[in-house]
Amino acid sequence: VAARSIDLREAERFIRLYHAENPSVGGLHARLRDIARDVARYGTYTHSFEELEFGARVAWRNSNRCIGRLYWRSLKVRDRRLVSAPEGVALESVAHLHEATNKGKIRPTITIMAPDTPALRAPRIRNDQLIRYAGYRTEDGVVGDPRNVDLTEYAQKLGWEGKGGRFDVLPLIIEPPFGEPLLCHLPGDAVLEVPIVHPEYAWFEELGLRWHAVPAISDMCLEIGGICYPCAPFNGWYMGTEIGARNFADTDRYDRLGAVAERLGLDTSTERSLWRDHALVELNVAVLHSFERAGVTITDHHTESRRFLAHLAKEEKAGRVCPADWSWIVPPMSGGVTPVFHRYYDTRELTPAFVHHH
Ligand code: HEM
Ligand code: NRG
Repeated sequence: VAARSIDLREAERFIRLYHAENPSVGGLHARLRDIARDVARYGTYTHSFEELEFGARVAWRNSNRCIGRLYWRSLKVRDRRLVSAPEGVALESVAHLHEATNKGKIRPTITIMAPDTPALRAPRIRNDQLIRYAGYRTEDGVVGDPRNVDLTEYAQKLGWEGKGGRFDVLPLIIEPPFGEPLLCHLPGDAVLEVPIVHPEYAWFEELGLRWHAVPAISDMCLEIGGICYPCAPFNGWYMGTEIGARNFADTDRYDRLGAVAERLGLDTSTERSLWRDHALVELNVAVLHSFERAGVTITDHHTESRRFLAHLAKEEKAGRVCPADWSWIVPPMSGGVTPVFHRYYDTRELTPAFVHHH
């Protein structure tokens, strides 16, 4: 990789934002001067812990696709910028899962590891989330999560042997700037899972569904003031529809609506019985009930929609815009029954931000 300096104007914009929102800090001009000097000398600069924490929280605040932004100030930031070896990334990812899971009382958390510098590219986590279920291609279709077939085959190529089940947790694959990727098995006690049952239908558990407690996105780059942190896994908690209306329902995922409808005895010979919609509701009731029963934090799409609009109002009152992406904010079921459906949003993209690249 060519040694390229970070963009000094991006750094200045971020530092000005940090000082504007934290007026008690002081020393803006001295800080700007030091950063300009460091960038001229080394092509990069180093965030203070306070700048880093603010930057990560604002990146969440600026996530246009996220409905859960009301609590952006409470994000817990684990500063692990000195971690740059793949083994360290693996250990810190496991530690992240323990701290964030908190036995079910989930804590929104981010672990920020080494940034890219002009001298050295940082490692990347290949998995799009720290916890993912394997998908195995077989003669009668995919066993497991079809979304993760490529990741599963890559892990197998690197020597991983899956058990061939529907919910096998994949190993972490960590890619250093050069050399072989590292495979890291996640210890069982780092992966809290919830068996899915229904509050009224005892047969529901025979569907054999389960899901992991913590969604921890691990393939997005955290960009703050021109600096790119590619290895910065973060998590909040689930909204039930992510699991019940997408992961279990999408035809290219676990595709369970037919199975649920059959057990419910619905008329699947005609679309007009709305058997899909009926099955979808029961599936989502089961997800929310199961997480609650297991003592694992989860939210529903009605509550979260109201909270999001409260957040938006609060942001505007603070003199900021709250941009959002309608197509991601509106929940994947009962859209028009939630208040977020009935309006448009500013769509500009602000930084700091989480971005998909590399
Ligand atoms: C996306 C909810 C916490 C950053 C989403 C989505 C939902 C959601 C429902 C859409 C996902 C999809 O359709 O696949 C929540 C809830 C949280 C939470 C309930 C509870 C606290 C966080 C945190 C961060 C974050 C802590 C970062 C620090 C994002 C980003 C996306 C997103 C970047 C877009 C992901 C992508 O482009 O694939 N969130 N979120 N969220 N959230 Fe949140
Ligand atoms: N839909 C994905 C997870 C995407 C992010 N969702 C969150 N993020 N809730 C899935 O695994 O179903 N978060 O940081 O809490």
